Amino acid sequence: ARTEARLSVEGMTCASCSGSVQQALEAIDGVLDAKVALLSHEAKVVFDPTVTTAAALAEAISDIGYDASVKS
Ligand code: 9UX
Repeated sequence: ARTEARLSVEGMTCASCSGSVQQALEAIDGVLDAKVALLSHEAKVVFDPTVTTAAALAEAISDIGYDASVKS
């Protein structure tokens, strides 16, 4: 199964920040694709909902120091 989540990510101020967020997302089991947009403070993540959840994605971003919430 696959679904997509859009997350708001606050606190990214340079391209290394968005790179770190992208890497953290891609390291999560069940994540199939992650795109992180620095300027729009947003992450689009395609994931398998039988393996992980949108809330867990936001949690993983918070764990590395950025403020994340699920938009949809
Ligand atoms: Mo860039 Mo982000 O120098 O925490 S890596 S601001």
